[in-house]
Amino acid sequence: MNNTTNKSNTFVQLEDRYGAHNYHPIPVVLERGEGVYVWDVDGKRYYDFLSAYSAVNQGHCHPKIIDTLIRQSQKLTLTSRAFYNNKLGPYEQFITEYFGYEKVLPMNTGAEAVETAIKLCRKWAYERKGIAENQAKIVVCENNFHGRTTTIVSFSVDPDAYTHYGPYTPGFVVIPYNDAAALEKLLKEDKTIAGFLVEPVQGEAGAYVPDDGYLKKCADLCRAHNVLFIADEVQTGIARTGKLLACDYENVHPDILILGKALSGGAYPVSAVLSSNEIMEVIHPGQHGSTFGGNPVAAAVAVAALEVVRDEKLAEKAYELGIYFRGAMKKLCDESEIASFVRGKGLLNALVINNEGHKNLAWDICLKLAENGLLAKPTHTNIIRFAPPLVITRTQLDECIEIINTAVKSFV
Ligand code: IF1
Repeated sequence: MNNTTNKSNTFVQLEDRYGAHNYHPIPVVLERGEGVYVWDVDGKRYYDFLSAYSAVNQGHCHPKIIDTLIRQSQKLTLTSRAFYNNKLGPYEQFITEYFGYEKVLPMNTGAEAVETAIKLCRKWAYERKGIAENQAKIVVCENNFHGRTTTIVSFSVDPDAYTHYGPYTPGFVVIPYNDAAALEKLLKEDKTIAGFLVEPVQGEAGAYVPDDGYLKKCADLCRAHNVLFIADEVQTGIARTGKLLACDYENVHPDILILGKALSGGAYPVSAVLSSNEIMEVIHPGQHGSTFGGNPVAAAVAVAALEVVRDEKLAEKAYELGIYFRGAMKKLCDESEIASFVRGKGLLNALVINNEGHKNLAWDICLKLAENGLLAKPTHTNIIRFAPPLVITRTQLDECIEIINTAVKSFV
């Protein structure tokens, strides 16, 4: 994979010269996607095992979603919220009924939705809970990833995420992930806590699945202390972990639910914050919004993307194929010194690599995988995230398991 072709090189060099260097991509230049496949500029086909970080759960360029995108884009793309449009109301009804909430606040990116949830939680704390102005705190977890705005990186523990982006936004407390006792202790001691923001499975941390019962315990603690349980399901939601929401595994109904990524099937930036009337009604006209939030294209595309998840039973597929995939990876770990262990839920999985004596081993394995027709990328130094589109078939998954085995075993 070191010798990208001349054609690919042209595009790599353009990005290098004219684009900010805020990413270090695997050296492939893609130009087409369909279902579980993507093709590079030389026509080479790959299995996409990243799914744009779980934004393409429905598969690349799903016909129903793309058709909706095209049709709506030819009619009306953007009105701003200065006026009503005929797509937003029906979408709001659809998504609130789909997830079991009373209200939705439509935004565009995941980070915007997380910021919206933070503002909503703080405003609720002052106007409903009665916390003193500017004293509200939100609890977050170590190794969190919630986006890249200056407020969000203010509560990151990853130096790459926050270094030299200060001064940082105050009002956040970091506790260990998967430790309900730490949350309980804090809620008992500090009455200025307004909310608990958590990923049901930590994606960027490498598909870190908490103990069974963790989410339920935290939700119950929040309820007992009149603190809002805020679930960031931007990456884990929309069927990725084998249920519609990862919180569904424990029948936890977040006070505030944050969605993004696959909410549009990767066809358009769409995010959403869902909650109750009582919470959502603290925001009045002119107090929050965005130019594109709730635009007719986003609304139409999101309905289509959610209908695909429902009609193609993607959560059920992810559940079954996830068990199968982790079984195959466990077998690989038994057979290979460098594959340490696999963890994950549904089709959000990660293989932890033993990179002793070969620091960039996970990266080199990903280059080998790309050579063999499968695209994945390490998160942190030694963890390879495996997250194919949920439309993958068992036969296709078998082929990918073979590719992964061959690549990993080529390094022993
Ligand atoms: C990048 C990571 C994943 C998210 C959760 C909110 C957001 C994300 C749980 C913000 C976004 C993306 C960001 C993208 C790569 C990817 C990522 F590696 F950065 F950490 F998935 F794990 N909550 N995650 O995962 O949503 O504003 O991006 O729409 O920044 O390179 P966004």
